[in-house]
Amino acid sequence: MREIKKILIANRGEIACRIMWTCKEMGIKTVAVHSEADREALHVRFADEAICIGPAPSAESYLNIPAIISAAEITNADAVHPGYGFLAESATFAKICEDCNIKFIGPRPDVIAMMGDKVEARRTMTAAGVPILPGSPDPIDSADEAKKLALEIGFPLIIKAAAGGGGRGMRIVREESELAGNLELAQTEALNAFKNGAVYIERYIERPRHIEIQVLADEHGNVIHLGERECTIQRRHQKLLEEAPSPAISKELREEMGAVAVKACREIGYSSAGTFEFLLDEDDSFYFMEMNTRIQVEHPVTEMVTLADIVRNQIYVATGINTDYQQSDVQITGHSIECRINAEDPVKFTPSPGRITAFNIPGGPGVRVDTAAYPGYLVPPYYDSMIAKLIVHARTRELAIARMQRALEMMVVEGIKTTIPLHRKIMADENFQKGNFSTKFMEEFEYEI
Ligand code: MV4
Repeated sequence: MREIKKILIANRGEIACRIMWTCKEMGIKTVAVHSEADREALHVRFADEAICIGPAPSAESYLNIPAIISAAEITNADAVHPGYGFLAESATFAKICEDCNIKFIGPRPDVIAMMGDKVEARRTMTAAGVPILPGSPDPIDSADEAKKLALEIGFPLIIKAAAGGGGRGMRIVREESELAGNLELAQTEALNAFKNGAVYIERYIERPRHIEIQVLADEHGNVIHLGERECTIQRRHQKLLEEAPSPAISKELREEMGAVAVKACREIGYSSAGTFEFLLDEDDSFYFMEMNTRIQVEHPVTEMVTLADIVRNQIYVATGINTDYQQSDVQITGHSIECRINAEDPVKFTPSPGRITAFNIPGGPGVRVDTAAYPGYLVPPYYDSMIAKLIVHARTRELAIARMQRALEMMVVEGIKTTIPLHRKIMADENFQKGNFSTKFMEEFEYEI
């Protein structure tokens, strides 16, 4: 057992505040780190201590490992919570924390590194009995090799970067004549974007749903899943809204996907919270895509339907306790939806930083708002544009949509453009309301604002 009395939160914005909520409820002291642009940020105001770690650009502050480690040492923090983004999936950072005797709140560095390599993740998951799409067992080196595999897999297929994830550096190939050219382009793009040109190929599913399973695992082999999240509605690989449970998943399919994820966690010695991303085909077959080794933006919908506090569980696991997690303790109740409110033009999706002149957070039953914004807050241009997550919970999906509609109506953000009007259009859409959508939803969605 390692007692955790003080946590340094190596993040900013809503997730830094969210982590702080739980620390305060657990009687754990908090240390905020911030850039020069974030002096007026809410995570700085509510932390017990705050340390400036560098100038506005992330590369010099929130990604500055020596500055963050120094801040943890100066403040005597027992542990670091990385949140999502920034250093959350850096095996290097996790290892340095470990070497400095600061507990990294997340899985082991070798597990983070393994899942960061998508080719290795596919191999590991196959060995653990997780279904994957037919594709290459190793990175593709030549056009000849690609052609041979393509004949086995068939078209369309997709080329993905081994170091990628989240949709960056993917190319769809619909016929043989496009294969060699796209392979070359994908390799070059991957090399430029990730300093690693390795790519692999997979059969391409045309109209999938994106379903993810939340898992919790401790360091003693206790593993449970908290059901799925429906993450299909996205634009350019940025999720717009998420829900739990998925309107496309039966109790049987949930149990099947959950059991697969739990078994895989046991086999790889996973610990902490984690997420298995799957593609779900129209015939209910599901295939592993990636594993995220961090807490995710959309974790609140799972918290709403399970009553679990995922951050609290990450902290318990990090202390080394035997949690005695039992799957039978997990019950899914009602329905939850999260809308990501971004400081963006709702049609062009261009960033809209600036001063928030008026701000109203909706309340009432079944409404949760995760945000670090406040009236008068200046949204800086340097970071992610998400300024709030509006989350609702109700007994049924239909009631949750109605609740989201009234909450969106009462959520006021003036002075900057936001995606609130887009969410109102989606909530009113017949296909959305029927649960009838695929990853192509936004491409096919016509709206005027
Ligand atoms: C796919 C796919 C279809 N078939 N892989 C996008 C994010 C990245 N993690 C992988 N992605 C996809 N991989 C195969 N074999 C379709 C997508 C995809 C997608 C996936 C989830 C959510 C939205 C998406 C939008 C376009 C493409």
